[in-house]
Amino acid sequence: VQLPQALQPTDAGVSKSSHRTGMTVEDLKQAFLDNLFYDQGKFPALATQHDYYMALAYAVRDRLLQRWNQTAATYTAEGSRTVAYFSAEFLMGPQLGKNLTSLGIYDRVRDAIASLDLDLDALLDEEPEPGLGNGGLGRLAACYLDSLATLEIPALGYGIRYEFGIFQQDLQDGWQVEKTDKWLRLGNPWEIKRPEWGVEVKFGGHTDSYLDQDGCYRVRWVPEQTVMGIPYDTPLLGYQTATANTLRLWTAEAPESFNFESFNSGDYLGAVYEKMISENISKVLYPNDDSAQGKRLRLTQQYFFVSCSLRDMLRILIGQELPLEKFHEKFAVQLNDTHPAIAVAELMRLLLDEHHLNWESAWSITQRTFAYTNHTLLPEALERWPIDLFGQLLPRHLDVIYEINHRFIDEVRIKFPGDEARLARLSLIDESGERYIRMAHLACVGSHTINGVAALHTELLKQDVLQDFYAMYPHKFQNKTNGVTPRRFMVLSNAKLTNLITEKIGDQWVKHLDQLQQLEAFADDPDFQNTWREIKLSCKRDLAVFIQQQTGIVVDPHSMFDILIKRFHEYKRQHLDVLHIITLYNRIKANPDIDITPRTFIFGGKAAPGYWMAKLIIKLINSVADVVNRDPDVRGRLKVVFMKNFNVKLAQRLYPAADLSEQISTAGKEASGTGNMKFALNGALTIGTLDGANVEIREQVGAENFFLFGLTTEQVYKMRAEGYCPQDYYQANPELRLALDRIASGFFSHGDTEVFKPLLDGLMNHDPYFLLADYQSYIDCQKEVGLAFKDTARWTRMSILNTARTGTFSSDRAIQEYCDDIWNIQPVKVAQPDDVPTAV
Ligand code: B1H
Repeated sequence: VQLPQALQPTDAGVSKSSHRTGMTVEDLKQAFLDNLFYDQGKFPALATQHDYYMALAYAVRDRLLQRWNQTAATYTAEGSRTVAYFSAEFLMGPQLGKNLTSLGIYDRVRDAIASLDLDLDALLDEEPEPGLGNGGLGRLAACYLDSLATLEIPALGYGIRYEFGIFQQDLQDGWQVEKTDKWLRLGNPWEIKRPEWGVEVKFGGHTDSYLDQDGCYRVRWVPEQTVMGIPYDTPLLGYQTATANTLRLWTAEAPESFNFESFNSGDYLGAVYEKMISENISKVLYPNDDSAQGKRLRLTQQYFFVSCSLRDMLRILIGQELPLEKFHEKFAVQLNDTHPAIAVAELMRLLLDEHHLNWESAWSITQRTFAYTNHTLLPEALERWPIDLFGQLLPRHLDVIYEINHRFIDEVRIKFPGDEARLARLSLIDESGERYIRMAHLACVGSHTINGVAALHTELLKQDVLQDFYAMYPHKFQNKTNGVTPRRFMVLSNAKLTNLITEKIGDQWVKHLDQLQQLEAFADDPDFQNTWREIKLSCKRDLAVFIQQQTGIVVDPHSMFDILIKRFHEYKRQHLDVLHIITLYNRIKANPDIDITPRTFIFGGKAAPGYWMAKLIIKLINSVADVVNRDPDVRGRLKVVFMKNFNVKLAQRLYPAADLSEQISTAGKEASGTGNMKFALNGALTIGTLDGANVEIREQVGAENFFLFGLTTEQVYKMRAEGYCPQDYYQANPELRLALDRIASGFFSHGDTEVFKPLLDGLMNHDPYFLLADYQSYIDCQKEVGLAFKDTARWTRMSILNTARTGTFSSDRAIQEYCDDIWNIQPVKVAQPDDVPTAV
């Protein structure tokens, strides 16, 4: 459509008044005051800290909008190829600080706020965490969106706007207690609701067939329920670019607010019932990490956001007057695990039933649209849906999947004639007992590329979990080792180290993280080492203050900060760390004058509410902490701290203060890990197994700068095959025995010998994650760590080299690889507005 002259260009007629777009300290201050008055409707005497936060957020949003609209206009004018990142989770972290960094106005805003006698840090702290994810998978999606915008790649993030994100974790008597996360209670200044782009999504019912006007046999879905999907858009500005991409999250609403028939007949509750049922769809995030939840509502959520997103993309395509046949040229869709894999069937359905393409064309478009990232090797995390449940909710998709399977199985027969067992293994339908749809198989068949998230993980996919697909489609498999954004996990969270690095090597490393290599030249420079140490110490002091505020525990900033933060899962082996703590404690008790390196053990992480063993491990940590922290014999040489409610906000305080990063999963279990990268980037040394991306981190930093222990994946596989007997390790190792016996005796539980029994029985009799087998190797390695820490020059050198050599773990590198090898997409330049700050 041609716009009237008066409405061109994009920002025609928009006031460029200094308080809307200006970037001077004075402009920013004025904008803040105006927003407080006009948007919050408050004057300073009545305003809360939160009002101040909101006023500032809106002032910053005004500055984003200019870039956002400019970006949208550019993409529309150029009809740019676009990445659509489909993810059930986006763990974005707070936006205010991030946007200040991206705009390059952090220091000015601090000054503007300070000139009003307010403290920017306090305002930043007011922002609630948008916890729309569980852990690594959701945070990876957020890092990738940051890199996409920074690399100026047209991209949309598509997901669900959960009203309640990941639960808030509280502790009661050392046990995890979950509380609802009401992150939207005070409003979200970053999003804009777009009701005009709402779409209808249907569920349930049945299918029937009919002859169309041309006498063609067609299938029709007769659904029984309709809900509206309403998009909420959040701008995502790249680091010091004009590119602001969009995160588009869907909320479910009822098409009618209430049913007038019921209402009129006096059934008031019945009248709002449907509304309630519809709105439940986007109500709450399932709090599972690395395990699938086979609930009907979960499948409903997945289909809901996928259907909304694909319809939205069709709207965009048609709006740009492109034919359907160009769908895969306009869009590259990445499936973040199988949670959005139903998209394969939905796009087929849309093309076949609603746009009347034939099967071959629809399938060709579909396969050229999607690419699938696998994030896990754990069998319990592989999604499967019972056929009955699936057919009730999505009867037409079930037909489509049967047809995809039928054609796929024919393909397999041709490639592997006479191999019936292989057909059963590859089938999209698991028929070994109750019948299930295997979502990973649907994703593999419907995608042009399948990738793992670390080199080892991709190899294990090829040899193990997806070996039959690898035999079928070797050309589809790629590795894309994960990455993390240095903007949030360095520039924003570790200003001190950022400034030091910039002083030494300039500021280009923030966008070209490989340049950190230039720090190697200073690894042995005594002055540089001193400054490096002082900065680490200063970060540790900041954290020590925070720990005392939060927990009341006093920790010594000179002790080694030994940190384990991640979701709680047996394979991640937080309890192996506990066995080390108990071992050190036992040594002190046996010999109070023993020379040991003082350590502060810091834990953080949530357990899935239904995962009892994980919750018991949290209780164990808190129980051990209670005893160790109070025992006078310890003389403060060991402190154990559990920081509750680990989230992105807290993570940003922890990485900069870490000396030691614990990455101790059983080899072959952690797909990649991304916390491991954030630690190393911030100069922490890793103690870890050869698992996930640890392998590549060790290759990069050098074996001499990494503390390696434990069984390899092959050894684990072999032991499992040959029969592993954890009791043998218990019997043969006095220190291990003492540690386990101490727990069993009730020493850490006020004499209660029952509470930890399930944990101990599990370890002694099954130990599926090989803690006992890896115990001695871990203890020996920790001894090395303790000695190395005492040699400050050596430790500092190792720390510098860890930072210098981990540039490759930038999400920019990862996204560039996705762009080149999977998406085939180029950057699009968006013009900078003329008020870009000059000094950054
Ligand atoms: C990862 C998940 C996951 N892998 C199911 N799988 C979920 C599975 O809600 N669910 O049903 C949620 C999350 N998360 C993690 O992905 C891996 O464990 C990490 O090793 C990896 O670093 C991360 C990002 O690739």
